[in-house]
Amino acid sequence: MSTAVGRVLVIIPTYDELANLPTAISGVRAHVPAADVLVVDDNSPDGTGAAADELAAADPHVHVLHRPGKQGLGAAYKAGFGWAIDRGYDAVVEMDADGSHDPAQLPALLTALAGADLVLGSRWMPGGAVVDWPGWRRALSRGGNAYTRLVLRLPLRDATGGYRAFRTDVLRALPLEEVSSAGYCFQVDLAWRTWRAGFRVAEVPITFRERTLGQSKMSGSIVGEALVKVTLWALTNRGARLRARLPHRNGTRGGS
Ligand SMILES: Nc1nc2c(ncn2[C@@H]2O[C@H](COP(=O)(O)OP(=O)(O)OP(=O)(O)O)[C@@H](O)[C@H]2O)c(=O)[nH]1
Ligand SMILES: [Mg+2]
Repeated sequence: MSTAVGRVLVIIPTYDELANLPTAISGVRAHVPAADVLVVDDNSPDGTGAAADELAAADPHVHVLHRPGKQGLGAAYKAGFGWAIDRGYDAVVEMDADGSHDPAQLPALLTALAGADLVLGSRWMPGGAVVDWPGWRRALSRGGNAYTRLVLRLPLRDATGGYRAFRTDVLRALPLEEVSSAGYCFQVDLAWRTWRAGFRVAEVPITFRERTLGQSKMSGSIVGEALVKVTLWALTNRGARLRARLPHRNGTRGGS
């Protein structure tokens, strides 16, 4: 079975999401029955991996990739992307297990992917929303996105969000082995690389809900990683742009 964008794999990274995973998977299966699901579990102490195996045994559309220990969201997604590429999927979706990303909005992401190479689910555009976040989380997300847009000159409204769909051609083209970012920064890193490589990036509004079960893995170090790396990328990129504008000292540019 395939969708309008071909064979789709929804990748759900998990670390201690026992209470949330069954709902996330049943939501995906209900809203896009043609899509397959890959749970990438980092040996969750709460037994999420074993629960995922049971769900996979009951449904041939559900698969599980077990990893030996917690290595961060970025590493889990890179492993999932490799799995999808090896099996010839045409598109992959990134989706959190924690209930923040509504599977009912998956069809909208996939519809937009018919005319794009990467579709970002955006909280910060008309029609987008965040439910149950305190003011400081909204300010952090809005501020982080405004900073990213300004210093990287990346014309996207929600580059840090984690509900998005890629054509696998993009993932084949990007040097994924060079992407070392772990948290929110991983999302910015991939969006920026995709945009700079000239692929079409679209955004569709989503409603993001704060999780009601389990613990967030967001931390000060994840925010710090994003701030430091985005600033370094901006400085390096600015340096490269300035160098490109300088006349060549050896006279090779502009004739002799
Ligand atoms: N495999 C794997 N999954 C992870 C890891 N860290 C987080 N996840 C999963 O990634 C998804 C997002 O993690 P959250 O803890 O919700 O972090 P977040 O969404 O960035 O932060 P919040 O906005 O507070 O929810 C969830 O499905 C987590 O279980 C990890 O190290 N390995
Ligand atoms: Mg979350």
